[in-house]
Amino acid sequence: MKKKVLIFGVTGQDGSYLSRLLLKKNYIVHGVKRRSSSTNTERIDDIYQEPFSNNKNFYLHYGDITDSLSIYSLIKLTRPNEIYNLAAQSHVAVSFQIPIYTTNTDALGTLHILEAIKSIDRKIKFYQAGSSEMFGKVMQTPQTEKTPFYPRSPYAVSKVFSHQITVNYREAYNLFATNGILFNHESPLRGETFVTKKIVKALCRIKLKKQNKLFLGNLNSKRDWGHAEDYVEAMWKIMQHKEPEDFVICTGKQYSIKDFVNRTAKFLDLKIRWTGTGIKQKAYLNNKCIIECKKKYFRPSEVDSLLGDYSKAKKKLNWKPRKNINLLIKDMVNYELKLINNIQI
Ligand code: NAP
Ligand code: F7E
Repeated sequence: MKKKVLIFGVTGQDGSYLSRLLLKKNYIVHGVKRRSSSTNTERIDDIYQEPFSNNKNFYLHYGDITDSLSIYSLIKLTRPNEIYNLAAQSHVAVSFQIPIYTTNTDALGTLHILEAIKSIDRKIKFYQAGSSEMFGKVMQTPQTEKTPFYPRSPYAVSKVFSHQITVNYREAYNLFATNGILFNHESPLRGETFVTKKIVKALCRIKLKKQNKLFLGNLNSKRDWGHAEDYVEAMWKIMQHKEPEDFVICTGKQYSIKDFVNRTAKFLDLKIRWTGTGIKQKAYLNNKCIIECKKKYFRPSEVDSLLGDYSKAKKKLNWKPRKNINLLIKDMVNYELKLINNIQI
């Protein structure tokens, strides 16, 4: 019999990649989308929507993880073997603007799902989308499963709650409840306001003379960036492991935001020149300023440096990242150029 999966957050970047992976693995995929006044299914339209597809193994349901009864009903209706909780208000900067909404979704939402699993069927496996943001003001480098958390935003504090409540339900009720602690992962399907997508999109448009300038915030913070396609495979492997455990998923390589700009510019053959320091940094192309920093893109408390160690995932799951930062940039740039002008490099 085919395995059934229920994905909360199916319309997001990871939801889209995970759905494709699980359909390939012959699962029946049930995805949960929330009601929106405009279309929010662009990332999965080709999987389910007529006339693009008439996929008999993919089903969409309305739901919201802040609505505990709707979660309970959905799990009862679909009776999945595995549940992936990818649903979240996932933007760190926005979490400072809407902290209570973020907490309701990113912290309590997880508990609603765990409670429903506990009362419906304790054999349902559960994956929680944890984040390297939980390490925040890092207590050690590189970060492993044993590194203490020091969250620096309402988003990260909520994710720490979800991580700990998942561990607690595993220990208290013997659930197969797991946490992925995923470092930043990007792709052509990344949300428009995350820094990699913002940089790639703007530099492609500048290259094609469709945009003059890009405004960014802190160029000095460092991230360990991987490719979403690799990371959803890790999620699935975490759920197939014999024991429910927590895993750090990352590349073990770190770059600053400025490095990411420089690599993207190089790939596009844009010869940029930097001046200034801190918020006064500017980048020029042919003596025209194309990048400036704006205070509004800085955060009240920043996470300066993240770098992970995926040794445990390598040893126990036989997982390692396939795509490095250059392949990630290539993938993102080519997607963008194709969208804008049907060009590829
Ligand atoms: P994303 O693109 O922002 O997707 C988030 C998904 O959650 C979207 O489908 C969104 O729906 C849905 N959602 C938001 N609030 C909801 C609610 N109240 N009820 C139901 N669904 C809701 O995020 P992502 O990059 O795919 O990340 C997936 C998960 O991994 C998130 O939990 C994120 O916090 C976590 N994470 C991400 C990264 C990363 O670097 N990408 C790293 C570590 C952890 P709409 O489409 O309608 O907005
Ligand atoms: O910022 C700096 C910003 O918003 C990265 C989410 O998926 O990964 C993501 O969170 C860095 C920060 O990602 C701009 O200050 C500079 O230092 O792309 P980001 P994030 O905050 O690391 C983690 C693992 C998650 O779990 C989250 O869900 O870039 N930065 N200038 C900027 N960031 C943004 N967004 N926009 C700028 O203009």
